[in-house]
Amino acid sequence: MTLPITETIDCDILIIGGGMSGCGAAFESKYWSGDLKVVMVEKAVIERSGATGEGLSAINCYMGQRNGWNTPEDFVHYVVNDMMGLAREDLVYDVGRHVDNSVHLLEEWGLPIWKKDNGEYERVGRWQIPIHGESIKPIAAEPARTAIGPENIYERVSITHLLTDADDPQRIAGAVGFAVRENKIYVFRAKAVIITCGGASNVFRPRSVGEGLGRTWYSVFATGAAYGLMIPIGTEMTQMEHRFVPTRFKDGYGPVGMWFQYFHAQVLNANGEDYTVTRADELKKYEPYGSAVPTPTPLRNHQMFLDIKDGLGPMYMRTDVAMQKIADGDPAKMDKVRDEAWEDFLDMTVAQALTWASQNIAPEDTPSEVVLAEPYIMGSHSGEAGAWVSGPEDIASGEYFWGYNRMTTIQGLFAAGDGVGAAPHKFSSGSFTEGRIAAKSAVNFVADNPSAPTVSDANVRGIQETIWAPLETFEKHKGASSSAEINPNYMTPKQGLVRLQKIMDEYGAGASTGYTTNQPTLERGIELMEMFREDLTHLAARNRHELMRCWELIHRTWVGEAHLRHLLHRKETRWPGYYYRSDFPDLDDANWRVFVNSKFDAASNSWNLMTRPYKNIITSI
Ligand code: SFD
Ligand code: AMP
Repeated sequence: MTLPITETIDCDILIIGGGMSGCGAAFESKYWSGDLKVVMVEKAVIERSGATGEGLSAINCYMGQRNGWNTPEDFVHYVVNDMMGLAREDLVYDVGRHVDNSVHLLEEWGLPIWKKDNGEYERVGRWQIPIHGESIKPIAAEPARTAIGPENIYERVSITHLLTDADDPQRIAGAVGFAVRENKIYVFRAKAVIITCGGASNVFRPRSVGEGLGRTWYSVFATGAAYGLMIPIGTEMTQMEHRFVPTRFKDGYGPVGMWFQYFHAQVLNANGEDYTVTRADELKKYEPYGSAVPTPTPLRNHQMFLDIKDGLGPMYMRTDVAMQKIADGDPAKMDKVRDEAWEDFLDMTVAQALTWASQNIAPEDTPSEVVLAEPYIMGSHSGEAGAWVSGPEDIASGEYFWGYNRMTTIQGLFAAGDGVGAAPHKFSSGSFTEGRIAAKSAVNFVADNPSAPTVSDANVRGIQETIWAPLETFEKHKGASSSAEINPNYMTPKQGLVRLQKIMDEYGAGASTGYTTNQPTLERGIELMEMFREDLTHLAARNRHELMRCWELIHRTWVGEAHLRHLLHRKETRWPGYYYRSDFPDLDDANWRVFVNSKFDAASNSWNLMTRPYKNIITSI
């Protein structure tokens, strides 16, 4: 086997991940950084990478402050309610006060936003505006590339490990990864690092198997790297028990927000009943959140779940009724609404348009099934898993502030987008904004801490060997059986992924168990995960593509284990509709309106779970 060559790059700020928040970070860092060297490393190519690479049909986080639509305080109110009482108000407010500016910049750079005749933006819902968004990612990437210079962007390089200072494990020193198209390992040494490498799909067994394997709602390229990189070096994480279970069009995973809010469609069960009406009383169990407007996302799921559990499905999105009502018998109006209906998916979830076509569905005539999907661990949409970060200095204090906005508990390590916990509902625009916030802060950190950290060569060598090990394992054992996929000496990354998903699904409240678990089930799941983590040393890769899959699996496994441990720690059911603890079936605001945080300690191979207080900072709520 050809051993890799190593290239070392020194920089002031390293951005890991060129998605929405990474592009925001690159753009903003250049504005403040002067002569500092800012480098971005991305496992794909930034014009099409990450969750928005497949396009979007709405900007889901926009205040509309210039029109007096909403204030950042309104936004905090909404987000805290949607999270059933638990979000970091300082972080959410910070996104709310800056996000409109990012949306206006995206428009200036070419993003077509739907407009009314008077020039105002159209609205989908209170916070959402519709876009012709197939190209939102190249539009966000171009200014990022220009800002830091194409020579400072390393693409098709997958980061596997973070480096900490040889003299101070609480200080970041850089990152290590490998080129997916060359035999090369990259060592990046940096004074500050911004983690922007996305959320986690495919930790749980997806509903799509066999013929549809690979289709999920969130990007299949969201491999939990943000968490899988931060957890092993002891970064404090928060709300890793939280997940987003999206209501989605069946099999194509088409999002529903546009249908509920813009087309005003209803989901009805097989008897033609509306669960939001028949299950209205159920919300009273979850006050004060049950009477919030809109009903929090998990509770809307919960109402639908009760219908499904009672065998009242299939659940149908009545696209037909909604579209016919809008058209009101006028063929020209029907043409317009038909265009909008198809564009919603062609802009963002082409697989849903294909599902419609392949199932002979004309949405104006035929309703479409919707289901509750498998859980996703993420921090930017309706999920709030991620790093515990410092807030902005003018709002955050005490336990919420330690010097630099969006800095994690590791000195010089910043996070944004899906990487930041307890700050959800950022979506594309808020993630871009949070990347900008983190970058400005990282520049300040480097100005205050100009000396380069110390990197241990021995540590780097050890990491290099670990990265390459699956290729070595394959070389050593290939030929021991007649099929490269079945070998007593190793497992392939795909086999490993299936095993991870099975554990998570069956023990961690996945879709097949009705999103339900309890203490003994979680404890057994954790035992199996500990064994699985040991077995990951037997991963084999036939080529560099599979090597990337191996490391993606390792990152996802960290996410899965953190999720199980956090679920075990929180002794209540705070988000019915996302998951249920059968042994603690109720919401317990008196004891559990707190954040669950964790730190992994590599030296002792142990996890420390703790709670942090929720603080009501924005006093109007
Ligand atoms: O309809 C490494 N999102 C929506 N946002 C909206 O504003 N409107 C919508 O309409 C949205 N919807 C939606 C959305 C996403 C998807 C997939 C669908 C529908 C089908 C959410 C946003 O996309 C999301 O909030 C942001 O993109 C999050 O930003 P960020 O920066 O946290 O993650 P990213 O964009 O995925 O970028 C991550 C990058 O990191 C790279 N990466 N690079 C190097 N080494 C590694 N090891 C790496 N691992 C990952 C990735 O390649 C990527 O570039 S709707 O459902 O509501
Ligand atoms: P989705 O398409 O499900 O990802 O949702 C897009 C946006 O619309 C998100 O901000 C959701 O929280 C919001 N949303 C989706 N469905 C509803 C609903 N029934 N009521 C209020 N907001 C919704």
